Amino acid sequence: MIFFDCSTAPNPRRARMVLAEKGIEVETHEISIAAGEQLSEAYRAINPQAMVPALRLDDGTLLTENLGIAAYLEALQPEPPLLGRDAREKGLVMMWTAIVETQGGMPIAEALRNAHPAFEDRAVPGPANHAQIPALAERGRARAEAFLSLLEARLQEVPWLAGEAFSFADITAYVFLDFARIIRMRVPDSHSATLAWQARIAARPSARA
Ligand SMILES: N[C@@H](CCC(=O)N[C@@H](CS)C(=O)NCC(=O)O)C(=O)O
Repeated sequence: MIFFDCSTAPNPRRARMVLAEKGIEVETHEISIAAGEQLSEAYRAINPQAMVPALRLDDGTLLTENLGIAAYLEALQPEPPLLGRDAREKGLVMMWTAIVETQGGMPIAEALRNAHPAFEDRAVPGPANHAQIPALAERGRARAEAFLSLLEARLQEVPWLAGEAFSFADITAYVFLDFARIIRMRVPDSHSATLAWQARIAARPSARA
C-alpha cells in the first residue's frame, strides 16, 4: 500500500489518525499542497481528483475519500473498532461523521478558501479552478460557529460523538477543530464538554499523527 499524504492538511490527518489507532504502518508519499504538487501531472496520473489523502492498494486500486479509506482499514484491521461496534453504533458513527463533515469541515474550508490570498482561484479543492466568493467566507464562519454549539450540546449528553466509544466521528471533529485555528476560531472557554473531549483525544498517541 502507498499512502498519499500532506502533512499540513486536515483530511490526510484524519486518515493518519486511523492508521495510528490501528497500528498500521504504510509507505507514505508526501504531496505538498503549498507547492501545488497535488495538481502536478505526475500526481494527477495517480489521482485524477488531485486531492489527498489517497491510498493505493497493492492490486492498484486507488481509494480516495476518508470514508473509503477508513472503511478499508477497518476491514483490514478491525481492532480497535472506529466505525462502530454494533449496528446501532455503526449508524451513529456514519451519521455524526456526515454531520461533522458538512456542518463543521465544509464551513471551515469555505471560510478559509474564500478569503485567504493563498487560495485565489482555488476556492474548491480538486482539478478545476474556482474563484473565491467573499460572502461564502462570511457564511462559512457563521456556520462554523453554529457547529461549535452543536458539538457542545452533543458532548454535554455523551462522552463521544457516537455515544459511548471513541470513533472516526471524533477523529473527524477533532482534526477539523484543530485546523480551525487557521481561521482564528477556537472552542470558547464556556464549552466545557468540548474542551474536556478535546483534551481526552489530545492525550491519545494518534493525535500526534
Ligand atoms: N472528501 C475528501 C476531501 C479531501 C480534501 O478536500 N483534501 C484536501 C486537503 S484537506 C485537498 O486535497 N486539497 C487540495 C487543494 O487544495 O488543491 C476526503 O474525505 O478525504
